[in-house]
Amino acid sequence: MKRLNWDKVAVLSLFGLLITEAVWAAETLQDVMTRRGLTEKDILAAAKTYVPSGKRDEYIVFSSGGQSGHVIVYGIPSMRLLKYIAVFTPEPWQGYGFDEESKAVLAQGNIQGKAITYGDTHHPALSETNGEYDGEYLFINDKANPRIAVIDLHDFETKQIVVNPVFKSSHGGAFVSENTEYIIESAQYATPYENEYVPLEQFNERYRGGMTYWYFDRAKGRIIPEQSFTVMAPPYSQDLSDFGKGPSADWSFTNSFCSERYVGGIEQGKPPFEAGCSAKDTDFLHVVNWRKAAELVKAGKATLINNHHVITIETAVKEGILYLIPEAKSPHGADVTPDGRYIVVSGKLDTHTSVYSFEKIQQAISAGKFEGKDPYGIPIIAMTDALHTQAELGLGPLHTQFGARKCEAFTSLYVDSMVARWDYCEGKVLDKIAIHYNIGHLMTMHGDTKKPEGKYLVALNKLAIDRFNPVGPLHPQNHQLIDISNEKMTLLYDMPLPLGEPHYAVGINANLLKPIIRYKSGWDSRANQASPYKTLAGREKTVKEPGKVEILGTVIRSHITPEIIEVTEGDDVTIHLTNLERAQDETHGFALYGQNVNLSLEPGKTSSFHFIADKPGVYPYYCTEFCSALHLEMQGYLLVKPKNYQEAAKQAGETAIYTKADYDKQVEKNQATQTTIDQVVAFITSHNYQEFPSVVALMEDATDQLNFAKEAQTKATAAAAKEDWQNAALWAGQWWQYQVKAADIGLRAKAYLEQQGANKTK
Ligand code: CUK
Ligand code: CUA
Repeated sequence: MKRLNWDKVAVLSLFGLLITEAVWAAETLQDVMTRRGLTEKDILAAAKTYVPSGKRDEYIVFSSGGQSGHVIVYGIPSMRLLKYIAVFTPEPWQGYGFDEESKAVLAQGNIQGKAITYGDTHHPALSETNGEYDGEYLFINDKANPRIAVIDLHDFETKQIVVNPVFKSSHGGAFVSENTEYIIESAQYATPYENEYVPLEQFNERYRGGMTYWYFDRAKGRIIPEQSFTVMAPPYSQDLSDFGKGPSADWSFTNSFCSERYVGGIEQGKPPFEAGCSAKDTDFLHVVNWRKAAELVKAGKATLINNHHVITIETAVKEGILYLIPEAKSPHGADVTPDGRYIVVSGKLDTHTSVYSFEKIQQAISAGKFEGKDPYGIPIIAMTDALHTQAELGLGPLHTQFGARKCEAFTSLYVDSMVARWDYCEGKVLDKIAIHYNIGHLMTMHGDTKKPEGKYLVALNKLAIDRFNPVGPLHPQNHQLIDISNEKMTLLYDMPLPLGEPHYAVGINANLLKPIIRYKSGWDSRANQASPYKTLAGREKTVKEPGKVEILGTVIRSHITPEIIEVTEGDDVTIHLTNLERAQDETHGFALYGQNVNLSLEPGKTSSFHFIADKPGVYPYYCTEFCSALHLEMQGYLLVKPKNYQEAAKQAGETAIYTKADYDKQVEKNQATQTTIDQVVAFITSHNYQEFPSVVALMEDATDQLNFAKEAQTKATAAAAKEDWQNAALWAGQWWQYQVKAADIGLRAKAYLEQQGANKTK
């Protein structure tokens, strides 16, 4: 083997590096464009979406996560993923479904006693005040198991799940009223309201659809099921819903398909669902006066079914709160215009998109002008009496969102794979752009509020096909970003979304979101209150009763207290951990061997877990977040002793390995470290650091660490006084650990001040 001359290699590689650097330095934009085959259009698109390192996005998108049961959060225009919020499905990174606090949230979503650990999420809705986003809450539905979840945007966590008491599936949710008094959730597949068997032969008589209005208590940040109600509807498959705005604010609109009430039966030689459910030329738009419906419930005019207030069809007709209007075949989408004057509905099997006039609907109602009644006695307003206009947009129109310009609408064309920009006042197409492929929903910034901001449009496509590197038969979804700020729409970016099939998304101006960076100390984030298990530093304890062990512990860089937990086989064990950190982004995790335990402890949070220690053995645990240089040492042991265990003779005591010399050396090192810390502190305090909140927070954190250092120093000195050099040296080492953390934080603060060009004050 030829021996390498290392010096020569080093020189050559250094030379090589120099050459490469020279090439890099020389490469111009033109060179890059040639090398990567980019056009000027590509460069423009890149410039419109690129967010430089350290800079932030202008809009934040909350996308449904489809079957994953999560919500996906990303930024616009960069399309960078920011978070998956666990909603209906356990998610270990967030500890969701692993700590007792979040298990309790998931358990609220049990259906007839059965745990459901996924959701088919379709429509996220942001809370509104006066018809505009306020950045406080997010709601999302589960189509498969009719449920609505409440996500608090103060910390981006799921706080509540409610199960629809009368439906067995739902689709037309979540959409909110102008001031988020109610969240609507309409049924999809009609079923009996009661939880019992009813043969399909009784479909017309016993199966029902409907619209549920969930009451939201803003002060509590929770849905109040007792104050919620359902307006019963015929067994037409209710589909999407929307609340009115401005003049139509007291009303809601829900479209439907399969008003044929076809029940299939290909097994009996009958035509399939898809044929029977699209036989008629029209279906029905349901128009509901929800404000009046809520008053009827208060007046005691609702019927209790499954302990839930239901306004029957009969009552709804008698009280004049429910009307039907024909809509073009197999409609999808019902979207109220920003001014609240029109409702836009598209027919999937019709090229027309219909614009209904709220004013005309009201005129027909007050004049009692109906073209007839449906089989359930609900008055039908003639389509011609309610229509403002119709527009021929293209094939397979689905969903509509609105732009910032007057009468500007965007409608997805599923079959054509296009987006049409059009004028809903005039019913006139303005522009079209090709989508890849088969677009479902689309979304513009604040596009479902009273004040759409326009700017960007995201096409939520059903198929990706060949747009990305292949990853097997299951493809990611494709969210395409489109610039709508100019007269011609232009495609900017394709983002693969590898988590479920998102249906709808909402985009909010990032300035409106003000999430917290840490919890109040000892916080139960799911219940949104101080945890009864909140534990302060030095107050950690283990409470033992026969057969039961309860531990109140803490985590902080870089140790878990307690470090050793001893229990007996069969013990019922509960461990509560509080993260004592106050620093931003100092999350600790907790994983324990073989018990399916995985916690996420963000600063301030208290989480719990419970299990039966049914198998004797040794169970190591550790912190799962790389939280400091001594993260790997953030560990401990759970020891489960067999019942009736006979203590073996103790091993000979630990042998001391450290001497006075070790102690003195460590102290010397610590003094030198302190000098560095003092210099950093001097730099910071001689500048206007108080004007930088993140530096103030860092200083608080550093002060904490220095206080811990002082405690360790006291212990070291005390041991040294007793000439216990072993413990003196170890405590001196711990003192140094805290100093290092403080120094690290201080240097971060110093670098930040330098970058920000802080001013010298002293
Ligand atoms: S739905 Cu999926 S594309 Cu659930 Cu809003 Cu239209
Ligand atoms: Cu805490 Cu790693």
